[in-house]
Amino acid sequence: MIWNESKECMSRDELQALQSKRLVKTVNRVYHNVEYYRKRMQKEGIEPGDIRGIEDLSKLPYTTKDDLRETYPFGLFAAPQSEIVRIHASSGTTGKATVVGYTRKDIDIWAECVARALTQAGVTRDDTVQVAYGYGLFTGGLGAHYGAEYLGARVVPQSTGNTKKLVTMMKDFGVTAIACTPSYLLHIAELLEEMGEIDNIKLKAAVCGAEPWTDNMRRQIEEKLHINAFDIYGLSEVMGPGVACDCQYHKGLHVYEDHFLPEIISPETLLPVGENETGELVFTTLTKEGLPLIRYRTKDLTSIHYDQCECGRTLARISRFTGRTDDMLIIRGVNVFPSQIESALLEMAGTTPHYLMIVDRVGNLDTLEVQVEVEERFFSDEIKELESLTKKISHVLQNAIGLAVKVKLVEPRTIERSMGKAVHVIDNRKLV
Ligand code: DLL
Repeated sequence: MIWNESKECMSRDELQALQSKRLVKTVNRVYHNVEYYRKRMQKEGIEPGDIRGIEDLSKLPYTTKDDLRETYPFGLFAAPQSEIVRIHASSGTTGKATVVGYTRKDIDIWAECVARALTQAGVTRDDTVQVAYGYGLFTGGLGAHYGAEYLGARVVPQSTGNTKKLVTMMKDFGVTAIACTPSYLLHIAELLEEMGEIDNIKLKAAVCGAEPWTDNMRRQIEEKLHINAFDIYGLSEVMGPGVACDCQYHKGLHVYEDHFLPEIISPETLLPVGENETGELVFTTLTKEGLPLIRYRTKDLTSIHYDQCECGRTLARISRFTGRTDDMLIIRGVNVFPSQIESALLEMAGTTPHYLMIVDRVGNLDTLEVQVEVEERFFSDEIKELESLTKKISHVLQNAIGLAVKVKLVEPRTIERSMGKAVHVIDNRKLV
């Protein structure tokens, strides 16, 4: 819940007044502190004074991942470096990462948002939360970690990797809540089943996100582990996990609208679509200092609903995501763009620009095989040459995307040519 000064749940009118006040402040902040935004607004003839509240939002220009790339690494930061206390980054469409900076206040608000999500999942200071998102530049690990600490729960900062050890600790430490990707949780559940340990753990809740999943998958997780599972959403550019999360009614994810102002637009016309209609989710941050973003196009497809939820929250809800408008894949929680593979291959001698990514789900874990056409000579030379090139390409690709890749080298003209747009991805995963 978001409370007003009389400690009542904030009405939508009160919320909108707060959003308007914060929007005006954010617009002034980017205009005065970020040259890129100032120039863009000047080009479009907009002065900060033209924005008096959320009703003027549509006068402002959109921001995209390209803008972040163009100003790499720190060009959109709105706080001096001395005030930035943390940097995270996520994959960009080419080699360049998208870099995000947080001030101390940003980190506190982020922790509070994640704490809200955990609270929606029934987690309290009496819980032990195992964080099994990756720690590092990815926002999942540290985001969930600080949120759980903010709540006063005990945190087990597991990260990803050694699942057997994770399961042992889950049992030995009496872990009651876990934060990880839904596919990884299914994998954990399978291991627990195999080890005959399901009834020996104390887990009661899971907060899962960072990749698309279905309501069916949620039920599978809940039944296998005898827990309640919740859907948490976020993206590094806007903050990280904790932009929205569903409640016990699972009727969409409540957006923390006092910090993130959502819009749904048509990706074709760029005009807002109506309530309940599917379109691209756009966010304007309302309190961020380090990297405030104006009308950031997330590329995520969803719809928005403003009617009050059965839980009593007045916050808008977004539906489970139905896809993206770009070609970004999420493999084991890692964002991968085909163009990253392409540019890495282009840098290597002996390869051709013809490649095919095959994504599969083996058990509950995603796998990625990349088939690469290489010059004929590698097939006539000794097998050793082919093996060493395979190793080299695996290494380069793994470095480029941050994910283990199985590389299969194929002879020239093996990969099917397309008459139209080249097909670079076959995604065999079926989300059921
Ligand atoms: O994935 C932040 C996060 C970490 C969210 C842990 C939830 C839990 P990025 O790496 O920048 O940040 O990837 C953001 O992941 O635009 C969506 O396409 C996708 N995504 C995140 N959460 C969900 C979700 C983190 N609950 C991108 N359902 C986003 C579907 C999700 N897709």
